[in-house]
Order: sequence, then C-alpha cells, then structure tokens
Amino acid sequence: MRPVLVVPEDLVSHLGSHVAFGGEPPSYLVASSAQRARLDRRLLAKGRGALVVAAPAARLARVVAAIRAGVPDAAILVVAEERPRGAGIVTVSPAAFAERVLQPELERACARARAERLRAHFYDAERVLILMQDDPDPDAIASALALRTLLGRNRTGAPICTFGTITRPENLAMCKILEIDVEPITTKEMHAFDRVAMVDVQPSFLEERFVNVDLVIDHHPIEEPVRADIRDVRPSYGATSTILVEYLRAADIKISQRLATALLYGIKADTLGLERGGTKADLEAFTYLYLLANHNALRRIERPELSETALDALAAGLAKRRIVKGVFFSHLGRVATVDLIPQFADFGLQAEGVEWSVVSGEVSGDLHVSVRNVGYVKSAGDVTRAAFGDLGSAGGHRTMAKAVMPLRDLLEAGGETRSATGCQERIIERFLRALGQNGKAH
Ligand SMILES: [Mn+2]
Repeated sequence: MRPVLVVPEDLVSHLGSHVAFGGEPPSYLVASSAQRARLDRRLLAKGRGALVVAAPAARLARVVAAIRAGVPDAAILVVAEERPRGAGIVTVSPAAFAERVLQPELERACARARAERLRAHFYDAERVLILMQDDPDPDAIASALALRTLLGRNRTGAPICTFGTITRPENLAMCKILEIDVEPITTKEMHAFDRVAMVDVQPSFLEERFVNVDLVIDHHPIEEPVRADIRDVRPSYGATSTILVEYLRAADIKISQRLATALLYGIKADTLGLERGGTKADLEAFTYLYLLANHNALRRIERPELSETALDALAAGLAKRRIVKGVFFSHLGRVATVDLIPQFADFGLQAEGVEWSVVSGEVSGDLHVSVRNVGYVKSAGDVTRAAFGDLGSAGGHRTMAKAVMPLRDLLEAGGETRSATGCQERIIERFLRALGQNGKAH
C-alpha cells in the first residue's frame, strides 16, 4: 500500500515529482473539502508512488482524520506546524525542513567558501611546505596528505615534512603501506618554500621560530595566540583529519581509497586512543570514510609485522610468564625495539582470568614497563605511579600506563645484583604491593 503525504497547498508547487517513493513519482489529490479526501483502500493499492494530498493549511487536521477514517492503517506523513491527533501519524514541521535541509547546506556553503579561500591563498605558490609535529602521528600524516590533495598538489609541489622523524611502528607501517612520503627537513631548508602550512600542530608547539606561517589547521587547545594568515583551530574536534574531511567534501574533491584509508586511521588513532574522545563531527567523517577505505590495508597497519627476533623475544617472554592474583607478568629481558613491550602487554590481557598485564623489557640500560587492564578495575596510571614513581617516570590513564626507570636503580632498591630473575621479582613485588595499597585507599 502506498503512503500518503498530506501537505499545505502552497507547498505543492515545490514538490513536483521530487517525492518519489520506491523510485515511483507521486500522484496528487487536491482535497478542497474533507469529504473529498476520504480515500479508500483501492486508491492506495493502485499505483506505487506516494499519494500527495494537498489542502489549505488550516484544514490539514480534518483531512488527516478523513483519510484515517477511510483507511485506518495507511502510512501518513503530514507537513504541519502541529501534529494532528491520531495514532501512527508522522509529522514534520516546515521549521524542521529548514533545520534539516537548509542549515546543513548553509554550513556547507560556508565550508566551501573557506575551502576556496584556502586554495586561492596557495594557488600561485611554487612550493608549499606541509609541516607536522616532530614525531608525526597518524592524524597528522593523514591531515597532511589531505591538505596536499585539497591544494591539488603532488610530492614536488607540496612535500610533507617534519623536523623530527616517525618512530612508532604503526605509523611507519601506515606510510609504507599507503605509500606516503614523509620527509625530514631543517630550518635552513624551509627558505626554499614560498608558503608554509601546518597541520595537527601550532607554531608555538614547535621549538623553531617562524617568521610567517600561511596556514594552521589543528584541533589542539590554543596555548599561545596562533600567528598565521589563515587559522582553523577547532579544539572541540577529536582529530584534525575530521576538519580536512569537511574541507574536501565542501570543495567536492574526490577522496581516493588511499586518502580515505589514511584519514580513517587518523581519526581512529586520535579518538579511540589516548589523545581525546570523538565528537559528532568525527563520527560523521568516520562513517563517510568507512565505505571508501581499504580495510585490508588498515588491518595490516594496525598489526605491524613481527620480525624473527621479535618472535623469539615474545616466545621467551611467554615461556617465562607468571600469573599472580589475576596479573599477567612477563619480563622480556633485552629487546631491540621498545614497541614490543606495549604490544606484548596488550596480548597478556587475553590470558584467561587475567585483569592486569604487566610486561617489561630492557632498552639501553633502562627498564620499560607497560601496564594494561580490563577497564573495570583501578586506574592503571595510579597503580603504576605508586609502584614505580619513586624510580623514574611513571603514569598513564585508566586502562594503559607505562613506567621508565634505570634498570640498576630498580635492582639496587631491592638489594639485588644485576639479573633478569631479580628484575622480574622486583617488578612483581612492587606492582602487587601498589595494587593492594591502592585498593585499601579506596
Ligand atoms: Mn591530532
């Protein structure tokens, strides 16, 4: 049975054939009186598009009642300021039209104007520097790639640069798998560019001093006034990538699968990770990108490959594990890369009956400890600080924390000689004590 759309007659001329239902154009019925709008089931069974019933605004309620009387189970949508009586009637007000249709379009028009202004600013530049923070994260890398796309440039016309270098394996994997070229740069080399744009960072966050910055797009809170020709800093956003998705969409620029994958990962890393939570805007961008992205590539980025040496370290760690009072402990000994430790800590949480995972390893004389928990227990940051805070840096969040201290200090504090077993014992002792104390305090 076809649905019935009841509208004020002055709206009818705007509808035309636009209210297609099931791909079928509507048919119209003008109800000059309530009586004539009395429909019967046969009329609604014939044809497939919506049946549009037009009536003077003041008489809409009576028309709806008449339709209800004729076909009690008809699907009815009424465009009216007030909702007519009757069960199962859906109403949309003309104000909602403006709110749902015009308001987003108004915002889109503004976003488009902003995007055009931004593109115009860089239009005649020979080389544009796209600069990120010192250890660029996925949000920064994706934002940089998106800005390059927005400016219609390639690697030569707008290289993506950092004063530092990418260190995290996931971020390196992201660049490798998505073929994103991040280049190191020095302050001296900056002069070779005639425009400078910064993404996911503000000039005051970098040590270098800048004479003139053309553009800053960021989502971190403003600490010092941002000095740039064009500034777009939105601290309420969970990711800079979200801001760039809005620009690309407003400017009607096609988002390639590669760019969508980078942006999706950028938003995910910032909003699901420790940095900040996501907002409605982030969710909308995320949903939009989700259909465009390459999810196979994403999986490969999120689970970096393990080398033979890494596998050996993990195998040894697994063999030497100790599970005490629901805490998974494993000391990996000396490890080649520090990232193996948090990676294995995540894994430890999967052991049956475990609520905490504490994995440690030695990297150039320092002991690194990664702590994870299931989320419904005490704060990982608090417990880790209580356990190791006196020996080095220690802290974190509800479910993730880490501590770094000189290995020697840990052993000496426990009156031990330098041995791996001693190290494991000291960690277990200190952690369980902190967990207990922390428990009593609550
Ligand atoms: Mn960010």
